[in-house]
Amino acid sequence: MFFDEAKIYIKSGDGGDGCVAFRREKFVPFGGPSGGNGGPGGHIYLVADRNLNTLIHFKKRVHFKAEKGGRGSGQNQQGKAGDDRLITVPPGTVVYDADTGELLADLVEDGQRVCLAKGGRGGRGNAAFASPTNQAPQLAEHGEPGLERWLRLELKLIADVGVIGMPNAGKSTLLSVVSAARPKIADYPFTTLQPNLGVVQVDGHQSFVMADVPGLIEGASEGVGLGHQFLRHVERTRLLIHLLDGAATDPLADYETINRELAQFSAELAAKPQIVVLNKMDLPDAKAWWPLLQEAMRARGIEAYAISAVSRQGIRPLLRRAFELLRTLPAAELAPEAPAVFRPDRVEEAFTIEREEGGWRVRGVRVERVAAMTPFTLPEAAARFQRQLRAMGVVQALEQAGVQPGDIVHIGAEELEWQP
Ligand SMILES: Nc1nc2c(ncn2[C@@H]2O[C@H](COP(=O)(O)OP(=O)(O)OP(=O)(O)O)[C@@H](O)[C@H]2O)c(=O)[nH]1
Ligand SMILES: [Mg+2]
Repeated sequence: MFFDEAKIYIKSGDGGDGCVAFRREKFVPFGGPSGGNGGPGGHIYLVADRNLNTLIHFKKRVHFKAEKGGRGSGQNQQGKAGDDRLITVPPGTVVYDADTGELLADLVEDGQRVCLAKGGRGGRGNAAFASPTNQAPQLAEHGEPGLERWLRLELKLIADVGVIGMPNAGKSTLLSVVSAARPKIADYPFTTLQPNLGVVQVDGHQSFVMADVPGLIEGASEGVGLGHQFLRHVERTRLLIHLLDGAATDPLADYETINRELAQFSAELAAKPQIVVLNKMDLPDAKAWWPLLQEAMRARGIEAYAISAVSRQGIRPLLRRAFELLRTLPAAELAPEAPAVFRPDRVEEAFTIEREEGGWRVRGVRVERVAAMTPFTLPEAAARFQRQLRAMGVVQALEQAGVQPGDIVHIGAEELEWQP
């Protein structure tokens, strides 16, 4: 109920391919290997930006990719690093892996950033494979593929202003006339069963978040009615609009009742700044109460406003005052659910082997990645790949499963003929 949600797809940049090259210089008959490494792919970052307060921009844009690293070239030139991609989100955004539900990060402060997909590393060029036994390697690597994943973003909306008051005071009506929220409104108490939130625009460009907090009655602080569970939410707001029903038998007595409940719940709630507002000024009863209420509030040194939510009278000065007060109050504190952490991307070592049409299929994050990084057209690449498969235990596992010479083995996009 207090959440804004979005689902996005991210993919970090693939690493650039490594290069096979040899030095060609005058008077150097056997130039050594000089193929440079590919550049690393760009990372994907999420960055908290306090100029945002919703996740609405992700409705239009769902896919985010970072740039691929450049290819390595001769003369040991490393490829250019791919550009990172920064995705801005409002502070208060909690990030989950959409598939596993794992909590990945909680961005709280303006400017905070978290890397959620590291770019692939650049493939090594042949210079990197030179050794005393192989001084002219015909070998390089493709860049490491970037990481892709779906993220679920959840924004905890925190109301700046809570509208409190007795049932039927017109809290939902007020919220509906100052924001796009459309809470249910009816002429009986406990119409609203859940707090509603709305974004209130003040004079076009300024805004704050307002919550309609229902269900407060006598005994709410002890668990009577619905109010108890919502007092927690009230605790997190910065300012209260205490709305009084001008058509009630005794609005002043209602005022005292609600304040008593706040005080019994916590001293902090009782101390929260309030603007007292008499509603339903279009009715004669409310008009009759206004001078009395004004006087009573003046005696207590408390600001009072008179409005009619239905006829929208007196709304603007009230919103302006609320906004003005908010500016003087400290910003709401967001308690992080978890520290924003950099999670090194684990590469899953495990693999499986299955029989399939016309051969075998090996599946596994690491083994597929190694296959993708192997340029099979290069003379030495296949032999190196075989060694890597053996080191990972894939060769042994295939033999145990009964692979025969000439069988086709599929790994990722590769199709290999088995030769022991
Ligand atoms: N005449 C008049 N009626 C109003 C005004 N504001 C609200 N009402 C009426 O008062 C009744 C209650 O309004 P709601 O907005 O549902 O009141 P609420 O405080 O949200 O009530 P609960 O959700 O039950 O706690 C409805 O019939 C509204 O039409 C007003 O300014 N003037
Ligand atoms: Mg209501």
